[in-house]
Amino acid sequence: MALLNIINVPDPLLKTISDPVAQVDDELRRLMDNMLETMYAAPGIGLAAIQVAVPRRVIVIDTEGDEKMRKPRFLVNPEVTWESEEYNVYNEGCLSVPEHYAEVERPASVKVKYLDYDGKQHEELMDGLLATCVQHEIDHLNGVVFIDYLSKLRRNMIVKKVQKATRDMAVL
Ligand code: GNR
Ligand code: NI
Repeated sequence: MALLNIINVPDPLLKTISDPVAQVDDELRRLMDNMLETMYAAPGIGLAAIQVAVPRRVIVIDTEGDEKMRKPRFLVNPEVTWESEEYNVYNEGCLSVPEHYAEVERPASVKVKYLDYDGKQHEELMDGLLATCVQHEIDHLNGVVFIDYLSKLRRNMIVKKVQKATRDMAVL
């Protein structure tokens, strides 16, 4: 396995709409394995392929947050088929927007259709942190980052800070 480089805002790749996966094969499984390792190392609770510069509709999620109780999930071509009328607010972060957090409102529960690690189809009701996370990841597949829900002023401020921090990093 290998650690992949996570790109940060304002990389234009984060605005691209990712392509559907035609088939779940060994090459895709290798990508998913590397994404999972990268997510755990970051550490994060979710990762979309576009965050490692691969424009394909693949996400990995593990909301357990406990190294001994890992529950990795692999979702290929995920689609929301139902969302609750009830909304939740969560203080979200993103590995592509390091060290910045903001409250985002999303449906409290969603039904998601997807293919798993073996290419088998599922439809699953998700709620709590998992529902927030899966919607955050599906947004990435559509070129949307959580700061896009904030005011232009706040978003521009965050992007400038991340850009500077990323530059300072590269210099060291
Ligand atoms: O690690 C992450 N934590 C998180 C917290 C609240 C809502 C969403 C997330 S996902 C984020 C990892 C990430 O950037 N995934 O795209
Ligand atoms: Ni993110």
